[in-house]
Amino acid sequence: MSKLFFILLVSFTCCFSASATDNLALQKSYTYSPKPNYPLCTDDSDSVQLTDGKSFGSKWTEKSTVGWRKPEPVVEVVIDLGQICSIEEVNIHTIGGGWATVEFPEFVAVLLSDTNSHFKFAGLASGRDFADIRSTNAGIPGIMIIENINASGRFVKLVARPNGINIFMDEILVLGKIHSTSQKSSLRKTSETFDTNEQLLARIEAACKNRRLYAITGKCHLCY
Ligand SMILES: [Ca+2]
Repeated sequence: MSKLFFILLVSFTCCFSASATDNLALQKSYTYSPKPNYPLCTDDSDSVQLTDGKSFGSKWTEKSTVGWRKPEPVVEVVIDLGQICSIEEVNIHTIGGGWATVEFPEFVAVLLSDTNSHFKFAGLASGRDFADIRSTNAGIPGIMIIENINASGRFVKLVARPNGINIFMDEILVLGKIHSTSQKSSLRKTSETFDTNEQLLARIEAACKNRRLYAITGKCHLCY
């Protein structure tokens, strides 16, 4: 096995080193708003590439990436898991580092719903974890992780706000199990319900002013 191949294998394994739970989002349908529009990566397959089980580093020059330029004020993705599930963790494969003005998202919030309305806040990862990651010659792939969600839902909404003008991602994993009634009592009851993204953003911004991004926060890992 060549050294390069070994490094690539380790890197790939790192990016998909999820827990023993299943990726409930795999091959599931999703909607987004606004529509992806970054010229170099936008194609007809954007509607399936976020849950196809493949990540190639979220580079904005690759057709396998889904990218937005100047999404105002946020990118929203809603994944339909097909049935109510117990959700532990959400991973978003993205890219940043400052090269070509591409930065990691300012934050990604996760909300859950059984009915695709009245979404409850479930957690948030902040791009601040990547603030020291700077590059002068290429984008740096990273994973934003919202963990310890311990809540149930069928529809998983991601609300991502850009830090700058672009957002790129190429895979979203929702880790957990298909819901069972025996688990119901042990699941955390999520707190606040947000009917609009404006309500959510106002709540997050208020929390930021108090130097507390949100009561529940995730973390970020580099892929390579
Ligand atoms: Ca993908």
